[in-house]
Amino acid sequence: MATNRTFTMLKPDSIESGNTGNILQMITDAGFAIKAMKYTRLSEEQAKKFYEVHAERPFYGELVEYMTSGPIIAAILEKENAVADFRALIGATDPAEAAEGTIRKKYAESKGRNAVHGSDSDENAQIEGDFHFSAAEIF
Ligand code: IDP
Ligand code: MG
Repeated sequence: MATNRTFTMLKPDSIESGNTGNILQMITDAGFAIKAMKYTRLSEEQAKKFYEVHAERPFYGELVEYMTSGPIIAAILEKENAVADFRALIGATDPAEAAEGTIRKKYAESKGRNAVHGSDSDENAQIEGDFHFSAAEIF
């Protein structure tokens, strides 16, 4: 994945609340092009692996349980400065601290159930995109 790409997941709470259409609209309105997308559900093994970096954190068990509780939408997005611009679009992890107009401010329920994932670096965007998509699924 080039440095102008990032990886996102619309998390189970977004699907449950029926906000996926609105969130995808915000993403494309902000200038991100969809390079790959799938509707899927993470297994416990996949969720544990994806969030391995948080394994020692007190919320890890809760996070894995939540991320496997229902389907997600996974996607690779492209835009100049994709990683930083997408983090700005989604807002702070905790919606109480997220700026007005951000996806999490509008749609996140809590610090845990916070609507969307966004990669935190070019390196992780590449790893996370490869975790979910084969080369033939990326356009
Ligand atoms: P980020 O998603 O904004 O990058 P991280 O610190 O990488 O935030 O945490 C990964 C995910 O773990 C968050 O998006 C959220 O779903 C969950 N999480 C983070 N901190 C907490 C917490 O204090 N309680 C419950 N869940 C949390
Ligand atoms: Mg993170």
